[in-house]
Amino acid sequence: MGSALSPSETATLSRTVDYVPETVTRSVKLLVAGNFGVGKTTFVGSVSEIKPLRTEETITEASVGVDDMAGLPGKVTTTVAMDFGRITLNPQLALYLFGTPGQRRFIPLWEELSRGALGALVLIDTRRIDKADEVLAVLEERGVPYSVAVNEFEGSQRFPLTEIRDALDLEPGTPLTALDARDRGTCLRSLITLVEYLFQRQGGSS
Ligand SMILES: Nc1nc2c(ncn2[C@@H]2O[C@H](COP(=O)(O)OP(=O)(O)O)[C@@H](O)[C@H]2O)c(=O)[nH]1
Ligand SMILES: [Mg+2]
Repeated sequence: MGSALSPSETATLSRTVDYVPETVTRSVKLLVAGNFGVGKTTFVGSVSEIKPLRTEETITEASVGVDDMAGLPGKVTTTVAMDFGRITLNPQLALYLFGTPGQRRFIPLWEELSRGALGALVLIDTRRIDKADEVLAVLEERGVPYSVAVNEFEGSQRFPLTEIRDALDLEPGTPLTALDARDRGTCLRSLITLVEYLFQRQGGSS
């Protein structure tokens, strides 16, 4: 069949097949949680080193009235199962990110996904802050520690983080950061804050 690859094809392949670096000694499973349209898929896409696995479907007429489209006129796809991505935060530490759908009907699925997760980053949108309660409640019930990050959509009103903390009734130690889900730098800072918080809680280090 003449299947041997030419050197240039091999080089291309080794760039596209993306292995975990050999230096990695620890991997951590994290959830990226939050309600519908808050930016989870965008976030995982911004930080992942591998092409994120996405299961997006165009929102059809059928989901109108099922998914809460209020305030989201531009949203045309929805994650039907999950997003998956990987990031090597330092040479020893790989993070596996599972973006979990926020719609109420998917809660059984993300309860499954929360098994083995060290913690969660909960994205919130201040235009629909009340929707975050359900997500935080399920994480608390399942004992999954979390930090919260405000996805600052342009044009949405900005609130001081202390006000958001009060509105969400967060524990004093729960980290609260702000990010733009399209901007890798701000996403990374929020992830690092979460990981530091989780390792601190474990009383260990990376
Ligand atoms: N302006 C702006 N748009 C964003 C941001 N994050 C996500 N979006 C858009 O908001 C919509 C919902 O984001 P998506 O990642 O699909 O949300 P998900 O339902 O939580 O996965 C999409 O059209 C994104 O392109 C952001 O930080 N700023
Ligand atoms: Mg999504």
